[in-house]
Amino acid sequence: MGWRNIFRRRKDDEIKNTTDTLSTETVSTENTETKNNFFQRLKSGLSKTRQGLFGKVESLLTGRTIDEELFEELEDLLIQADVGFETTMYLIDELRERAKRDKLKEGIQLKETLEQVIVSIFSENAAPLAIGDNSPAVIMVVGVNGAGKTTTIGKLGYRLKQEQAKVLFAAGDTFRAAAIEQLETWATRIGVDIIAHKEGSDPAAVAFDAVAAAKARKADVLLLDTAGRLQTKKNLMAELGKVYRVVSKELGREPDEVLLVIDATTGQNALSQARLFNEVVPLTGIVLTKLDGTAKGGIILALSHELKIPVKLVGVGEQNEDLQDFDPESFATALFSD
Ligand SMILES: Nc1nc2c(ncn2[C@@H]2O[C@H](COP(=O)(O)OP(=O)(O)O)[C@@H](O)[C@H]2O)c(=O)[nH]1
Ligand SMILES: [Mg+2]
Repeated sequence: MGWRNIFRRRKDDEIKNTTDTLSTETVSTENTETKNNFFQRLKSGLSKTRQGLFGKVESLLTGRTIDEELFEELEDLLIQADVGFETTMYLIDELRERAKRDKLKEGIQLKETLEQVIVSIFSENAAPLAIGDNSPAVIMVVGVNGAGKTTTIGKLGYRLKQEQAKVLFAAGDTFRAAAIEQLETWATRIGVDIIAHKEGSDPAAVAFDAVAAAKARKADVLLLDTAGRLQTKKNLMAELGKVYRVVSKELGREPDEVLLVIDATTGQNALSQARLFNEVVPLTGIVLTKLDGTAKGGIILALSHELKIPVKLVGVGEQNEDLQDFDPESFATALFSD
């Protein structure tokens, strides 16, 4: 939650300078309400996955005794929910060990154990967004077409703006005029500046100008959009590498974040997308979008366990508030709660 406090401090200072009447009580109630609201949104965004996978887990485990057959049936459910082979094996092994260690007998006791193992998978590589340390913080957003890159930039920009950060957008998807316009629409709607060139221009030149502008205008965060590309198209991937190098050179250090946006409905292909992108640009985090549109949200487990790249944000709907920080505990709770 570091960056939140940093940008908010500014607002707090402003408030302190004008009035001293703000009671801490009001603030904390407000925070709790916001938290509850976020959790409800997360829960409803995950309702398909919860019903599809974790609801089934519960009915499978209820009234059963723990035995080999039960582990096998559980294994099938996890595979069906897109948890992936390797991660499913890991989960089942962990469950077996813990069941033995804790002398568990009843199937339903495995539910809590499963939740604990899932939290530990998520927590292993968990890291918040690296913004607030460097100014400007530069966030490059990459991924295949339609994954949700531009929408993510819009929503994140909106949130950062709410936190009093000075945000700059860069329309690095110069491939189609519509892509530039889409980001411009977001910029106008939420009131942030944008650096954009003509359709068809060099995306590395946009990136260069954007970094220079972010420094000159003392922006807190620069969000750089990129063209969607198939991870199999070699020359487009090479272009992405060039953008990364240009940003690093002009910035004098590497970008603070290179976020890969993945559509949760993609299934197991998400893993190969992540591996191939990671060969071209060093990914620092994953944004998993459209979790509300799939019953197979288990992919998030495979991504966390097999890639060791932290999931940093999740998209659970199309509203501004539906891009959330990924929090292992609340995510696992939202998956398992009724
Ligand atoms: N339901 C849902 N739709 C989303 C989410 N994120 C993005 N979308 C939609 O996915 C579509 C493609 O998004 P866009 O940002 O243009 O993808 P890009 O090509 O990667 O920039 C748009 O219609 C978005 O509204 C999400 O978390 N949930
Ligand atoms: Mg786009």
